[in-house]
Amino acid sequence: MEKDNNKIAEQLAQLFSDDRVKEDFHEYIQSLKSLMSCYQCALMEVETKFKVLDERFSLDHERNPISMIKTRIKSPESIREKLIRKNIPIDSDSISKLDDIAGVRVICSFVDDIYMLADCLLKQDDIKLISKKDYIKNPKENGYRSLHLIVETPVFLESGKRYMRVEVQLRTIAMEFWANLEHRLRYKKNLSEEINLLTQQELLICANQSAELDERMQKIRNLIES
Ligand code: 0O2
Repeated sequence: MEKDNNKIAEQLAQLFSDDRVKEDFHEYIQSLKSLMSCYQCALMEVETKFKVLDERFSLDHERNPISMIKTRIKSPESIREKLIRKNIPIDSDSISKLDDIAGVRVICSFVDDIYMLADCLLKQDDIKLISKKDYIKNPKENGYRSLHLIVETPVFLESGKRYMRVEVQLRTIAMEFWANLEHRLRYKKNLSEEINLLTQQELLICANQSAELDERMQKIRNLIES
Protein backbone atom coordinates (compact mmCIF):
# COMPACT_ATOMS: atom_id res chain seq x y z
CA MET A 1 0.00 0.00 0.00
CA GLU A 2 2.82 2.39 0.97
CA LYS A 3 4.67 1.42 -2.23
CA ASP A 4 1.55 2.16 -4.31
CA ASN A 5 1.16 5.61 -2.76
CA ASN A 6 4.84 6.39 -3.31
CA LYS A 7 4.52 5.35 -6.94
CA ILE A 8 1.45 7.59 -7.38
CA ALA A 9 3.38 10.49 -5.77
CA GLU A 10 6.34 9.98 -8.13
CA GLN A 11 4.10 9.80 -11.20
CA LEU A 12 2.26 12.94 -10.07
CA ALA A 13 5.51 14.85 -9.58
CA GLN A 14 6.39 14.03 -13.19
CA LEU A 15 3.01 15.39 -14.31
CA PHE A 16 3.56 18.75 -12.68
CA SER A 17 6.17 20.87 -14.36
CA ASP A 18 5.84 24.21 -12.57
CA ASP A 19 8.94 26.01 -11.25
CA ARG A 20 8.35 25.01 -7.62
CA VAL A 21 8.69 21.37 -8.64
CA LYS A 22 11.84 21.97 -10.69
CA GLU A 23 13.48 23.95 -7.88
CA ASP A 24 13.45 21.17 -5.33
CA PHE A 25 12.27 17.92 -6.84
CA HIS A 26 13.28 15.75 -3.87
CA GLU A 27 11.48 17.92 -1.31
CA TYR A 28 8.44 18.07 -3.56
CA ILE A 29 8.30 14.27 -3.96
CA GLN A 30 8.44 13.92 -0.17
CA SER A 31 5.53 16.35 0.28
CA LEU A 32 3.48 14.48 -2.34
CA LYS A 33 4.22 11.13 -0.65
CA SER A 34 3.08 12.60 2.63
CA LEU A 35 -0.11 13.95 1.04
CA MET A 36 -0.93 10.61 -0.62
CA SER A 37 -0.34 8.84 2.68
CA CYS A 38 -2.80 11.25 4.37
CA TYR A 39 -5.41 10.39 1.73
CA GLN A 40 -4.73 6.70 2.37
CA CYS A 41 -5.25 7.24 6.12
CA ALA A 42 -8.49 9.12 5.44
CA LEU A 43 -9.69 6.16 3.34
CA MET A 44 -8.91 3.80 6.21
CA GLU A 45 -10.81 6.03 8.67
CA VAL A 46 -13.93 6.16 6.51
CA GLU A 47 -13.78 2.48 5.56
CA THR A 48 -13.55 1.55 9.25
CA LYS A 49 -16.57 3.72 10.06
CA PHE A 50 -18.64 1.77 7.51
CA LYS A 51 -17.32 -1.57 8.77
CA VAL A 52 -18.32 -0.61 12.32
CA LEU A 53 -21.80 0.43 11.15
CA ASP A 54 -22.18 -2.86 9.27
CA GLU A 55 -21.08 -4.90 12.28
CA ARG A 56 -23.42 -3.11 14.71
CA PHE A 57 -26.36 -3.28 12.32
CA SER A 58 -25.88 -7.04 11.83
CA LEU A 59 -25.99 -7.53 15.60
CA ASP A 60 -29.40 -5.89 15.90
CA HIS A 61 -30.97 -6.96 12.60
CA GLU A 62 -29.29 -10.27 11.76
CA ARG A 63 -28.26 -9.13 8.30
CA ASN A 64 -25.47 -7.03 6.80
CA PRO A 65 -26.46 -3.85 4.96
CA ILE A 66 -23.06 -3.70 3.22
CA SER A 67 -22.24 -6.21 0.52
CA MET A 68 -18.76 -4.86 -0.27
CA ILE A 69 -16.49 -1.85 0.30
CA LYS A 70 -13.93 -0.73 -2.28
CA THR A 71 -11.36 2.01 -1.78
CA ARG A 72 -9.05 3.71 -4.24
CA ILE A 73 -6.64 6.60 -4.64
CA LYS A 74 -7.32 8.31 -7.97
CA SER A 75 -4.72 7.38 -10.59
CA PRO A 76 -2.33 10.09 -11.89
CA GLU A 77 -3.81 9.70 -15.43
CA SER A 78 -7.31 10.20 -14.09
CA ILE A 79 -6.17 13.25 -12.06
CA ARG A 80 -4.56 14.72 -15.16
CA GLU A 81 -7.65 14.06 -17.31
CA LYS A 82 -9.92 15.70 -14.72
CA LEU A 83 -7.70 18.78 -14.34
CA ILE A 84 -7.69 19.28 -18.09
CA ARG A 85 -11.48 18.72 -18.31
CA LYS A 86 -12.13 21.21 -15.51
CA ASN A 87 -9.65 23.73 -16.93
CA ILE A 88 -7.50 23.68 -13.81
CA PRO A 89 -3.76 24.26 -14.38
CA ILE A 90 -1.67 21.09 -14.10
CA ASP A 91 0.63 22.30 -11.34
CA SER A 92 1.59 21.46 -7.78
CA ASP A 93 -1.29 23.35 -6.12
CA SER A 94 -3.99 21.70 -8.18
CA ILE A 95 -4.45 18.44 -6.23
CA SER A 96 -6.21 20.23 -3.38
CA LYS A 97 -8.81 21.49 -5.88
CA LEU A 98 -10.06 17.95 -6.51
CA ASP A 99 -12.38 16.40 -3.91
CA ASP A 100 -12.16 12.83 -5.16
CA ILE A 101 -8.46 11.94 -4.81
CA ALA A 102 -9.55 9.45 -2.12
CA GLY A 103 -12.67 7.41 -2.90
CA VAL A 104 -14.70 4.87 -0.94
CA ARG A 105 -17.43 2.89 -2.66
CA VAL A 106 -19.99 1.18 -0.43
CA ILE A 107 -22.07 -1.45 -2.19
CA CYS A 108 -25.32 -2.14 -0.38
CA SER A 109 -27.94 -4.83 -0.58
CA PHE A 110 -30.99 -2.52 -0.67
CA VAL A 111 -31.73 1.11 -1.56
CA ASP A 112 -32.96 1.83 1.99
CA ASP A 113 -29.58 0.70 3.35
CA ILE A 114 -27.85 3.41 1.30
CA TYR A 115 -29.78 6.22 3.00
CA MET A 116 -29.54 4.59 6.43
CA LEU A 117 -25.74 4.27 6.15
CA ALA A 118 -25.31 7.79 4.75
CA ASP A 119 -27.37 9.21 7.66
CA CYS A 120 -25.37 7.22 10.22
CA LEU A 121 -22.07 8.41 8.75
CA LEU A 122 -23.13 12.05 8.58
CA LYS A 123 -24.38 11.99 12.19
CA GLN A 124 -20.85 11.25 13.44
CA ASP A 125 -19.42 14.40 14.96
CA ASP A 126 -16.00 14.12 13.33
CA ILE A 127 -17.47 13.91 9.84
CA LYS A 128 -18.28 17.10 7.94
CA LEU A 129 -20.47 16.99 4.85
CA ILE A 130 -19.02 19.15 2.06
CA SER A 131 -21.47 18.24 -0.71
CA LYS A 132 -24.06 15.65 -1.65
CA LYS A 133 -25.36 14.50 -5.04
CA ASP A 134 -28.31 12.15 -5.06
CA TYR A 135 -28.20 10.38 -8.41
CA ILE A 136 -30.74 7.84 -7.07
CA LYS A 137 -33.58 10.31 -6.61
CA ASN A 138 -32.28 12.24 -9.64
CA PRO A 139 -30.56 9.73 -11.97
CA LYS A 140 -28.18 11.07 -14.60
CA GLU A 141 -29.52 11.31 -18.17
CA ASN A 142 -27.70 8.07 -19.10
CA GLY A 143 -29.36 6.18 -16.21
CA TYR A 144 -26.43 6.32 -13.74
CA ARG A 145 -27.57 5.96 -10.13
CA SER A 146 -25.59 6.33 -6.86
CA LEU A 147 -25.50 8.56 -3.82
CA HIS A 148 -22.33 10.69 -3.78
CA LEU A 149 -21.03 12.42 -0.67
CA ILE A 150 -17.92 14.51 -0.29
CA VAL A 151 -16.95 14.41 3.37
CA GLU A 152 -14.09 15.77 5.41
CA THR A 153 -12.56 13.55 8.07
CA PRO A 154 -9.74 14.22 10.53
CA VAL A 155 -6.59 12.15 10.30
CA PHE A 156 -4.55 12.09 13.50
CA LEU A 157 -0.82 12.32 12.77
CA GLU A 158 2.27 12.63 14.95
CA SER A 159 2.36 16.29 13.98
CA GLY A 160 -1.31 16.92 14.77
CA LYS A 161 -4.73 16.71 13.16
CA ARG A 162 -5.22 17.11 9.42
CA TYR A 163 -8.61 17.28 7.69
CA MET A 164 -8.85 15.29 4.46
CA ARG A 165 -11.62 15.07 1.87
CA VAL A 166 -13.01 11.73 0.75
CA GLU A 167 -15.59 10.97 -1.93
CA VAL A 168 -18.09 8.34 -0.78
CA GLN A 169 -20.19 6.60 -3.41
CA LEU A 170 -23.05 4.48 -2.07
CA ARG A 171 -24.94 2.22 -4.46
CA THR A 172 -26.74 -1.11 -4.64
CA ILE A 173 -25.32 -4.28 -6.19
CA ALA A 174 -27.53 -3.65 -9.25
CA MET A 175 -26.30 -0.04 -9.59
CA GLU A 176 -22.69 -1.24 -9.29
CA PHE A 177 -23.27 -3.92 -11.95
CA TRP A 178 -24.68 -1.34 -14.37
CA ALA A 179 -22.03 1.34 -13.68
CA ASN A 180 -19.16 -1.15 -14.09
CA LEU A 181 -20.41 -2.46 -17.42
CA GLU A 182 -21.35 1.00 -18.71
CA HIS A 183 -17.86 2.22 -17.84
CA ARG A 184 -16.20 -0.76 -19.56
CA LEU A 185 -18.42 -0.65 -22.64
CA ARG A 186 -18.31 3.07 -23.35
CA TYR A 187 -15.21 4.53 -21.64
CA LYS A 188 -12.74 6.08 -24.11
CA LYS A 189 -14.34 4.21 -27.02
CA ASN A 190 -14.49 6.00 -30.33
CA LEU A 191 -18.01 4.92 -31.25
CA SER A 192 -19.81 5.97 -34.42
CA GLU A 193 -22.75 8.33 -33.92
CA GLU A 194 -25.26 5.60 -34.73
CA ILE A 195 -23.76 3.01 -32.34
CA ASN A 196 -23.33 5.68 -29.71
CA LEU A 197 -27.02 6.59 -29.79
CA LEU A 198 -28.12 2.96 -29.87
CA THR A 199 -25.92 1.93 -26.93
CA GLN A 200 -27.05 4.99 -24.95
CA GLN A 201 -30.67 4.00 -25.43
CA GLU A 202 -30.02 0.35 -24.57
CA LEU A 203 -28.01 1.25 -21.46
CA LEU A 204 -30.77 3.59 -20.28
CA ILE A 205 -33.29 0.75 -20.62
CA CYS A 206 -30.96 -1.55 -18.64
CA ALA A 207 -30.53 1.13 -15.94
CA ASN A 208 -34.29 1.52 -15.60
CA GLN A 209 -34.79 -2.25 -15.48
CA SER A 210 -32.19 -2.66 -12.77
CA ALA A 211 -33.76 0.21 -10.78
CA GLU A 212 -37.06 -1.65 -11.03
CA LEU A 213 -35.33 -4.79 -9.78
CA ASP A 214 -33.94 -2.86 -6.79
CA GLU A 215 -37.44 -1.58 -6.03
CA ARG A 216 -38.93 -5.07 -6.18
CA MET A 217 -36.19 -6.53 -3.97
CA GLN A 218 -36.80 -3.73 -1.47
CA LYS A 219 -40.53 -4.56 -1.46
CA ILE A 220 -39.80 -8.26 -0.86
CA ARG A 221 -37.55 -7.38 2.07
CA ASN A 222 -40.15 -5.01 3.53
CA LEU A 223 -42.75 -7.77 3.23
CA ILE A 224 -40.53 -10.27 5.03
CA GLU A 225 -39.57 -7.79 7.76
CA SER A 226 -43.14 -6.69 8.37
P1 0O2 B 1 -13.01 7.48 -11.33
O1 0O2 B 1 -12.16 6.56 -12.11
O2 0O2 B 1 -14.14 6.77 -10.62
O3 0O2 B 1 -12.23 8.38 -10.44
P2 0O2 B 1 -17.15 15.08 -12.97
O4 0O2 B 1 -18.39 14.37 -13.46
O5 0O2 B 1 -16.05 14.12 -12.60
O6 0O2 B 1 -16.74 16.15 -13.87
P3 0O2 B 1 -17.80 15.37 -10.26
O7 0O2 B 1 -18.71 16.38 -9.62
O8 0O2 B 1 -16.53 15.06 -9.56
O9 0O2 B 1 -17.48 15.90 -11.69
O10 0O2 B 1 -18.53 14.06 -10.60
P4 0O2 B 1 -19.71 13.22 -10.01
O11 0O2 B 1 -20.92 13.48 -10.81
O12 0O2 B 1 -19.85 13.38 -8.52
O13 0O2 B 1 -19.17 11.77 -10.36
C1 0O2 B 1 -17.84 11.40 -10.27
C2 0O2 B 1 -17.66 9.89 -10.23
O14 0O2 B 1 -18.91 9.20 -10.23
C3 0O2 B 1 -16.93 9.36 -11.45
O15 0O2 B 1 -15.56 9.42 -11.19
C4 0O2 B 1 -17.43 7.93 -11.54
O16 0O2 B 1 -16.77 7.09 -10.59
C5 0O2 B 1 -18.88 8.07 -11.11
N1 0O2 B 1 -19.76 8.39 -12.27
C6 0O2 B 1 -20.39 9.56 -12.49
N2 0O2 B 1 -21.14 9.48 -13.60
C7 0O2 B 1 -20.99 8.24 -14.10
C8 0O2 B 1 -21.53 7.55 -15.24
O17 0O2 B 1 -22.30 8.08 -16.03
N3 0O2 B 1 -21.15 6.25 -15.42
C9 0O2 B 1 -20.29 5.61 -14.56
N4 0O2 B 1 -19.98 4.34 -14.83
N5 0O2 B 1 -19.76 6.23 -13.48
C10 0O2 B 1 -20.10 7.52 -13.25
P5 0O2 B 1 -14.52 9.69 -12.36
O18 0O2 B 1 -13.68 10.84 -11.94
O19 0O2 B 1 -15.18 9.79 -13.69
O20 0O2 B 1 -13.66 8.40 -12.43
